[in-house]
Amino acid sequence: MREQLINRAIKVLEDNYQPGGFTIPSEGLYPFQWKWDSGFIALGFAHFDLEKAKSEIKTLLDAQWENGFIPHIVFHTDSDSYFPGPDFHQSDLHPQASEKYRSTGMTQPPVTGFVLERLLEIANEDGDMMEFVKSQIDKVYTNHIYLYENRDVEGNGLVYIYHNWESGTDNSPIWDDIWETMDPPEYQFERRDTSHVDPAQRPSKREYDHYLYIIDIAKQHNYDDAKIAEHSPFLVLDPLFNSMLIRSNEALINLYTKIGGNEEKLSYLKSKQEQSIASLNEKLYNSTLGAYVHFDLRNNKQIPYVSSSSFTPFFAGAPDKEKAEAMVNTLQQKFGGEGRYLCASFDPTHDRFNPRKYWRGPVWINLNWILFHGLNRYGYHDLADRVKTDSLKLIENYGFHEYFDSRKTNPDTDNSGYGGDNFSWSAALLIDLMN
Ligand code: 2M8
Repeated sequence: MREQLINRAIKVLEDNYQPGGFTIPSEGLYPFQWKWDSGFIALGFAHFDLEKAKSEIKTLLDAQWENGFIPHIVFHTDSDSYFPGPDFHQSDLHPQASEKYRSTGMTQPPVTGFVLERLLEIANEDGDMMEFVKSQIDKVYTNHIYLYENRDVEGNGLVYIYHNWESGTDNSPIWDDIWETMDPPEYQFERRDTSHVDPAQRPSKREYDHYLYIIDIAKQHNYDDAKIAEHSPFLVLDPLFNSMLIRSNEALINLYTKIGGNEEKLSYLKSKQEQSIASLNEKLYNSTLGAYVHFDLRNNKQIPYVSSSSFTPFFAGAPDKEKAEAMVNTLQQKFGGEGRYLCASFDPTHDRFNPRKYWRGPVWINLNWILFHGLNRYGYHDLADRVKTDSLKLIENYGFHEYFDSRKTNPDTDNSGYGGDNFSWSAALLIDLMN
């Protein structure tokens, strides 16, 4: 059974691998290279094909801009089978954009640092992989400098996202409060996603109007970070994005220490690390909810909802013992009832929860992977095991889907796997979890 599942996962990754040296998340639905997908995908490849794991990361970092920015989608082809594609995003508006690749002008959670560290671990610290890490690590470091120097508007070590697509959790109910403050025009466009996936499982047309409008504002300012910080109606401190940055910082510190030298880089990273963790605890922790939440910088207030992103600070080592215990209680009480798989992407006890709709409730394997490692880091091994077992069970029952229903149903009669099929990070992270 174990071997069969791993072989199926390997096939998903092999089939999605492209001649350009990168892997698409899912055929038809997502035909390009996505930033955080690539990181997770590399971890899967590393268990059976180190060369592909390396090329995934190398290709992504090859698309880095001159200012250190790494885009969320790299458009390796001019295919118009995805909306919005390169002609809408127009990354070339930014004076330092890559000249080699067209891309978006927004980013995604910074996972590449901890991915490099895990690749080295999977490769048993072998010399070739160390050489690879040495050849790429400064690009990741430059990316962290870009984030801290351009996106930390309060100077406290937390960086903003200006678009819900930067969070990776696209249509989370968390953003509903922000949509209520906006009134974008009605755009005319042809959706492509809903020709691959049941529209009931995807964001609405009106939500897309908001998404496009924020991009238009960023384009009016040629994707200038300072102007975006001034004008974007969406300006948020995301616990997920910041936790990934903190964990990746920690990985860079560990890797540079192994490599030796690099004193200046190490002291920069260490000072940011301390400051970011302190601010995450101060600004994003909500003691009433017993969880980390998002902060709306534009409207200067916390957005008080619990989602799977609320627990990602475990992975970053941010909460103290007291917070960690409160978070575990919240997780168990709201998300962990007997009839549920862990971990729903949004609070199942809230009326905005929707078990079938994308980031409004379903279980996602990448968030589960983050949670599994985070809980283990804090010694909650039983709960971590449950997250792992649930992830494997969902894939075994329903296949390599993009997301899954958190309600336990009968696999013989109910189809609880949603979104895209043969989804790369579900396959890659299953392989990593099983090894
Ligand atoms: C989803 O997002 C894209 C836009 O970036 C989309 O809906 O078209 C999200 O789940 C995101 O987190 C993910 O990286 C991407 C590709 O898998 O799909």
